[in-house]
Amino acid sequence: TVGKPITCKAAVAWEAGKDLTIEEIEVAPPKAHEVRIQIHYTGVCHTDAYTLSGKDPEGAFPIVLGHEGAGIVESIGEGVESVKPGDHVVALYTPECRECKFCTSGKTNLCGKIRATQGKGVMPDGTSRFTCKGKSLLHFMGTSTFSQYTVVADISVVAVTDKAPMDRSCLLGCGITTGYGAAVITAGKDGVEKGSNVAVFGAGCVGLSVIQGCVKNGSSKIIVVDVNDKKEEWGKKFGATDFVNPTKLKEGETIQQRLIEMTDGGCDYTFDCTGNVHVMRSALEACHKGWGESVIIGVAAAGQEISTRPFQLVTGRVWKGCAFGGVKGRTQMGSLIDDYMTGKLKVDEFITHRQSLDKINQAFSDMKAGDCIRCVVTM
Ligand code: NAD
Ligand code: AHE
Ligand code: ZN
Repeated sequence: TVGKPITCKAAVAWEAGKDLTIEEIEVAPPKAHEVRIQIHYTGVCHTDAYTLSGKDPEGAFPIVLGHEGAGIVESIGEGVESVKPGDHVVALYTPECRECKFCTSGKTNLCGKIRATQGKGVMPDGTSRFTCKGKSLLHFMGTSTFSQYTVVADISVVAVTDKAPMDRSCLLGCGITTGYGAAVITAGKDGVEKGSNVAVFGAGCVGLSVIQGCVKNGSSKIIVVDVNDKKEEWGKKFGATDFVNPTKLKEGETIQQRLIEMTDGGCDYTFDCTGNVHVMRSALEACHKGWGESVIIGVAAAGQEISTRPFQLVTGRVWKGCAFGGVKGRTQMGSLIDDYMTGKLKVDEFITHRQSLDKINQAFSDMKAGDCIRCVVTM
């Protein structure tokens, strides 16, 4: 039987730099290897604001943004075997096909199968499932969670236990998983080592999640670097040992000098969770000679570039980065959810704000105010 289109509410971004507007949209049924999901909750991430601002080279309009969502499978297209109607799911902007060169490499969580169409804002067959006022709307990051119903590729979704509360598990769709994974998967060979000294630049949802990963792996010193003094308390709540505000250093002192002094020669690992390319440089240069590794997580705006003296790398520092923390969503999400359910992974603590779909623009404003870690939107 062929499914029917569903009419529902969605937050539509018609143009760069403008507020979202709540519209009735039609969501077409899922085609082969596609899944239609009723989104129950979605987080709002800085990357949504970044694309809305017009600074994302891949951003195009009109579009349904959102990539941090949880919901229930409403229907599936032909050939879908990994999920079924009624399953509780988390959407995955980093898909996992388990067949492509990337997935089979054992070296990365990036998946190549649908990346080209995902970047263009369409489904793998090159078309959209969203229509509003006779116009086709683009998809975002293969997920578009700012709609009450969305359609995603079957490799872009993972079923999780229905015991996990979706108003919290949605945050595992981006921010928390990204920071935690960067610390326990991407850094070093299997994450940061026991006894390591680390510095985390930027203590938002991503940075606090890095701290959580470093605590899990047994880091000794976890230094938070943030321009906002209120982040000292936040960092310590998640297990950080030290805090430095880089705008309040001694005259002539740089943040890299301060960190090198605090760690007897430099950090074993540093993480950029700001998206600021100058911060990225400081994070690299604060690393220990011979082995220190700096992981870039923050998303920098179009046209921005990083730089440092090549000597920094010649003398053994390593610059790397990751998307979604290096986590393979379909394979590894289940254990993250288990860790949350058994009290080993903090999630509730990140939620400082909640809004309804009608107030989603307020959620964007909340996010930009310094006191917000995550705002969850009820769909
Ligand atoms: P956030 O805004 O909540 O946190 C950023 C923190 O950095 C804030 O506490 C802010 O005070 C601090 N900061 C700003 N400028 C600073 C500076 N010069 N020095 C030190 N601290 C500074 O953001 P977030 O939600 O935690 O996301 C962080 C970044 O990660 C964003 O760029 C986001 O787009 C990116 N991101 C990347 C991925 C990925 O897969 N790579 C996933 C999610 C988010
Ligand atoms: N489209 C942007 C890049 C944005 C970006 O780096 N996105 C991250 C996820 S951020 C989540 O909040 C990502 O997954 N990157 C890997 C990928 O394949 O997109 C640009 O600059 O073009
Ligand atoms: Zn995100």
